[in-house]
Amino acid sequence: MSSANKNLSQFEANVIPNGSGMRIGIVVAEWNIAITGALRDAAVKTLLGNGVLEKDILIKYVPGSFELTFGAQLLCEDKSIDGVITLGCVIQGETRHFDFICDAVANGVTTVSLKYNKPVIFGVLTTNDLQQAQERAGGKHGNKGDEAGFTALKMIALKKGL
Ligand code: DLZ
Repeated sequence: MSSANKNLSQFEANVIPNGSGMRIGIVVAEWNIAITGALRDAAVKTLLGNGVLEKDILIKYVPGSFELTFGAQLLCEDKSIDGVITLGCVIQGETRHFDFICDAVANGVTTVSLKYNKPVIFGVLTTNDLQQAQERAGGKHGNKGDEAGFTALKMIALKKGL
């Protein structure tokens, strides 16, 4: 993934917008739930720690990363939602599923984001193996869930500021 060998969770505190008043959806893939659950917990902690109220975080589950796009679309249809975080973990196996799923989700969330004019954050780990995923879900490379949370706050603030 793009953040390989970097810990992108270490954002400067002074550039994180306050999320008070923001309403944010999170779609979590159940495939590799030990990883995606850790991403979810980090994303929620980041949002709560930056002013988003618990009642304003809506979490929905889909079976696998392939379904994240549809989940994001359903949440975007809700006018009260300012932005959506998608969380998944696709591990390279011996099948070509990896390429199909990664391409579909990356294209899908971009399409949904532009269609609804709302930020849809790509918090999907795409790794060679489980260890690489663990390293990015609370291990030595930080937690991609934090990064997704910060990114959602920044993108929603960007839109609200225009
Ligand atoms: C089928 C499949 C495979 C092989 N691998 C993963 C994976 O590593 N991560 C993931 O989130 N989902 C995987 N899936 C499930 C698909 O995302 C999807 O749920 C099914 O193909 C049903 O549409």
